[in-house]
Amino acid sequence: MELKNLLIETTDGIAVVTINRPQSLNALNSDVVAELDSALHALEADAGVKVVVITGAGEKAFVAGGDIKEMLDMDPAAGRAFAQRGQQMIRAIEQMKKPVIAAVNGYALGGGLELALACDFIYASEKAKLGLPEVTLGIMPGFGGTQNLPRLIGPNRAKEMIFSGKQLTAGQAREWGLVNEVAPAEELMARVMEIAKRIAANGALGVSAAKDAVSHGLDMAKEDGLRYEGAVFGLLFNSEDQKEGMRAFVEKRPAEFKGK
Ligand code: CO8
Repeated sequence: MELKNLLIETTDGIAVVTINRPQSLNALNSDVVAELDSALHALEADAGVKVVVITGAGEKAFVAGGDIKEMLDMDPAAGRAFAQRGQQMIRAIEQMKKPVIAAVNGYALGGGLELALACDFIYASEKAKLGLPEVTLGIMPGFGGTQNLPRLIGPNRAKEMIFSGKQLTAGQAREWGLVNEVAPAEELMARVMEIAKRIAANGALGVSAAKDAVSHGLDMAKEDGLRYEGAVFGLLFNSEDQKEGMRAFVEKRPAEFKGK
């Protein structure tokens, strides 16, 4: 698929996907949703990519939400179809075997915050504003926000955000556990690349298995989650990376992981 609304640059195994519609504050229309879905599947299949970063073009916004101008005249069938395509793209991020980091460089509103919530964690610029303003438009979150936000920050804080549509500053978002780290705007990408490089240097199979255990474990009773963790842990002893990582420790040298 031709990517008209995304820029993708891969360096040292880290792919940075930039949503590039700054004239509309990177709002998610049908084309952006389809391109993201297609690009993420391609990055998942690309053995050279170990970590994916999603960010927005321009100074102002990560993503200011679903495209309100496109949604304005939708009927229920079109609204449902738009939500389904959006949820499919969101699930594609959540189900990626590779870590995905959201670099929230400005407004992350509505579908934009829901996109960031689907990532494994969020780093934000000091200028970022995060919120779910859908009720101010007479709708409600439809890209997983009612499910992912309460799981992350608890139901009471999530309901306050969703019912009021209020925007959190980056500092408040960090205090509430929505954002892992806040950086000055000009340092955001450097900080994101620093943590992405640390992740990319580790055994990719171990990172991927850990992501799988955390994500699936959240939907399981703890006993089942622990059983699942044990099974996934055991499988890693079938990998070259496990032998290499442990041998390197014993031989007091850096490990050279191959992701096998
Ligand atoms: N959709 C379409 N265009 C947008 C959007 C958007 N979400 N946000 C901004 N734009 C456009 C503006 O219309 C404007 O374009 P133009 O110059 O042609 O009028 C341009 O971007 C710049 O925006 P502003 O002039 O408004 O910039 P300000 O700095 O004054 O304000 C704000 C910035 C506060 C971010 C403001 O633009 C705003 O409030 N935007 C809308 C935020 C919002 O409500 N987002 C939620 C949308 S609904 C949603 O995300 C639901 C998704 C899930 C649904 C799934 C099921 C369908």
